Amino acid sequence: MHCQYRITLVLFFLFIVFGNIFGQNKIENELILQLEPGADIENTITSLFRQNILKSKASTKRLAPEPFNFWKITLKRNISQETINKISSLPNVLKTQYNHSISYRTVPNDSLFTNQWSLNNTGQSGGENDADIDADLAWDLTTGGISPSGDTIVICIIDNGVDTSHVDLVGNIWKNNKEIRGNGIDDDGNGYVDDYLGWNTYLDNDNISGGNHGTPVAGIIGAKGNNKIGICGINYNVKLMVLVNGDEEADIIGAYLYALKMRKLYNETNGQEGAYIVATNASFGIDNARAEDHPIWCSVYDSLGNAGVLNVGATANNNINVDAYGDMPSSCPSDYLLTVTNIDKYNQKVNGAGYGKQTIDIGAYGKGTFSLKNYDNYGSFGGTSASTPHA
Ligand SMILES: [Ca+2]
Ligand SMILES: [Ca+2]
Ligand SMILES: [Ca+2]
Ligand SMILES: [Ca+2]
Repeated sequence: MHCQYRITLVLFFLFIVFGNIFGQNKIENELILQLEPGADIENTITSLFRQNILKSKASTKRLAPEPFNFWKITLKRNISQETINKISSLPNVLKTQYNHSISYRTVPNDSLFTNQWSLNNTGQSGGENDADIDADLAWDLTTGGISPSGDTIVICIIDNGVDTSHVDLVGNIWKNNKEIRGNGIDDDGNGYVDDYLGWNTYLDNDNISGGNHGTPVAGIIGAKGNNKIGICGINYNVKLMVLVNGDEEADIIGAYLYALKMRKLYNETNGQEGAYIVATNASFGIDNARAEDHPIWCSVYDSLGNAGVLNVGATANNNINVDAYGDMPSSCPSDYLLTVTNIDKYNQKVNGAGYGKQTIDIGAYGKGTFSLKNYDNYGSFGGTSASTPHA
């Protein structure tokens, strides 16, 4: 029930972000009409005007020769669903619907895209056909960037830094445009001085360089897509906020609090300040750790969730039952933390990956996936660290 609730929450978040996209392609002044065999289109249109169901001029186009009786009707004004229902109930009319625009389904043109079996698996790496996240189908709806209500979508990566000058990341790195870098002043008044590129909670500045681990994580989430270069992020266009922690829990909590601050500012100022962070990624943890020993870390997920942020966390790279032996953060009970284990190109759980009916929510592709490496390089990446950004 615990897991089911979390998955419902995830679907709810996705609905908020993507929900309004469905149904956008309706052409509101065009109908498709199917008449009874032999029924006359001109008589039908005349009778629609006589009954005052249609009020603007209509042109007709036959969709196929007799005996088919299908028509496209184009009107000067938009029509309501109610009008369509009225037309459908007329004698001689078999069916009526809106006309819709379609889009052609293309694959991105990134030169190394075929290495990314986890996004679209046709068995190219010896794996099982369709053992993938069906990214191609998701891209028919959106390739990332801006929410339907016009907010710039930000995903927060907490890691050991990112190679922000990587040719396949440039343009997708979040910057705090309200902050002037290096002037020693907290220009945007968020409590952090010179937090222009992100924030490093260990150094207390915006040095987010490094990234032998963070760069491949960033690439999976948001390498620039369809730019003819390298790989394609799950989001072609997204803003990646990079937060760097040291190697201790206090820095991690500090990083989450930065994300919380920025999302709360965004909520409170109607998008004038802060950042529209929708998700955080944590590809790190502590093996065999009990949630009850980390109450502050765990409770930050609830605060983030209440502000509108879904958090995704990796479980252990060990074949252990997390329900019994614990793991941080994947044994935190927060409903706003999605915990992820590792599955491979055959849709099997990787042997060296944690599991647990109570604590682990989903498996995502990790082992042998492909992403960015520092200094404009590319290569394979794995472990639950790679699964989490896929989720
Ligand atoms: Ca597929
Ligand atoms: Ca600041
Ligand atoms: Ca400043
Ligand atoms: Ca690319």
